[in-house]
Amino acid sequence: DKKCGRFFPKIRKHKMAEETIFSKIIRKEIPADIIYQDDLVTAFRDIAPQAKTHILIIPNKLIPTVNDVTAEDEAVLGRLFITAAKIAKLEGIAEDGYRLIVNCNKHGGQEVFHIHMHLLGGEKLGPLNA
Ligand code: D5M
Repeated sequence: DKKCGRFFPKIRKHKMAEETIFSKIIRKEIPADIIYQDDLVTAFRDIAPQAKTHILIIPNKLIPTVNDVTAEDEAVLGRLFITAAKIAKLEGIAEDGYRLIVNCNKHGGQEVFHIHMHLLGGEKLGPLNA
């Protein structure tokens, strides 16, 4: 991959996936308000909430962006949605509704390169692209 990247930078497919702060949260090496964890996913409260309820649901396995998703990840990606539904009920926001967002790269505004699903709710949210 290194060689390929040197000679054909435009077609280099894989950046080396580097761990982020989220891996440390999963392993409980740094504090976080973890509200759910199982064999595939971890959910915790966002440190800078953009709504009354703002929770991040992430795969325990490091997948940097949606662009890196493969067929092998089907189970874990399904679990993200199942967990979102579970947490929405636990938080009491399922009926009123909520929003799930996954940002990818620069244009999507992704800052942490470990896939995360934002669960936002607890109040009426503004326009999607604000
Ligand atoms: O969203 C990255 C999100 O991650 C952003 O809403 C802040 C949140 N964040 C960053 N560090 C932490 C820690 N340590 N705990 C909880 N939440 C955190 P993005 O979609 O990449 O812009």
